[in-house]
Amino acid sequence: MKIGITCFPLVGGSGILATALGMELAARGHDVHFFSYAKPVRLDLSAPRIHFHEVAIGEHSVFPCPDYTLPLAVKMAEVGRAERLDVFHVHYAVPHATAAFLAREMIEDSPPKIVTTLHGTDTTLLGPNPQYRAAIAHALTHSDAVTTVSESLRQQTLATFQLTRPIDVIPNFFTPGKPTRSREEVRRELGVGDGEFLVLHMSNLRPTKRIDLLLRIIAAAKERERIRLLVLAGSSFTPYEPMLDQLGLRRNVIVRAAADRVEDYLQAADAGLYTSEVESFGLSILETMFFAKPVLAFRVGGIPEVLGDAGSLLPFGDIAWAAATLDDFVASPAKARDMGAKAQIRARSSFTADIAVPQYETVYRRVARTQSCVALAGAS
Ligand code: GMT
Repeated sequence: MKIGITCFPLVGGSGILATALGMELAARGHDVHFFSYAKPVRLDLSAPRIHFHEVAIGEHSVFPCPDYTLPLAVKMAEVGRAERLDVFHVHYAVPHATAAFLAREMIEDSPPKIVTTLHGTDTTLLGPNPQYRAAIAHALTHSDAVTTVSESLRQQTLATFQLTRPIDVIPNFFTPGKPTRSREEVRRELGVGDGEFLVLHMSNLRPTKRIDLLLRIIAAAKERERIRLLVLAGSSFTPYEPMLDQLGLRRNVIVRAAADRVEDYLQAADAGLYTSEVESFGLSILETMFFAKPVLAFRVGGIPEVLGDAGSLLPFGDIAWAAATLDDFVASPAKARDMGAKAQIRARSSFTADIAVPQYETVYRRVARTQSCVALAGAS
């Protein structure tokens, strides 16, 4: 098939998932066209059947503000028409599904079908916002298929937008790459001693990631002298710097910019700690599980679907319990390793490309066979 994928290009779960999906689809013989304002970080442009269409953000002097949605729609329409794409698979309803809807309107003859994958914030952050709510509902109603990355997000989406339309749940997947350096080399570079326990946290540090709780847990651990926290940060850590002094954590915390290849750090870590208050899936948690590291996270959103009973799921915000669990990991490395091994088994048995990609292909084939939802609505 010929598939257009529209995603955000930055280090962030949705873009990473969309990129991995596109690469897998191309490896399976599909022609894949990416649309974004920059090359997605993990996209390999040298791979066969991969195409990238960069969209310049509209900054025309007649407009008071820059605009992305219309230039994106125009580019998707141009390529969709010229390449006779079968499907636009857009990651995020706004602005991507809205752009796909406009592009479809611009293509008179057999326009591509629209598959919209929701990753979370359309529903959890923007859905309740009256400035976006109607646009998201419109995009979802006019998609030929909608998928969510967890059952929890599916239910929340149906409730938030009061939808009755079907939504497919296709959980995320991850394919671990080979680390480029040894565990010892990475730990040496980070300044982590042999007897120290390295806890990893990877996120964009947005307020919902609750970095305050992350730091308080480390501060509350009895074993804190032996614990180092590595934060792979997708944005500036500066707002949290004062907390390091307040909590006496300067020596414990190491901050590095989020890498597009996380394998080196995952291999070097001893556990993962995730403190989000909202999380539709938690791709970083899955990445940590693939490297056989025990994960401690709060029981919110789709996290229980990812972690199951292969990690420590705690009531949201329970700092004392989380610190005690971490202490337990440090004091009983064999127990921690067992939990990590269990997490890896779960990741490998439920969240691989071989499981997820055929589910997306089934959705593409299903929508390609049907009349577009707009045509159906017109006929009724
Ligand atoms: O806030 C983030 O974590 C980034 C965001 C994104 O759009 O990249 O992540 C969302 O999509 C990921 C991939 O499906 C999920 O693993 C994350 O749970 C989800 N974030 C939230 O729901 C807050």
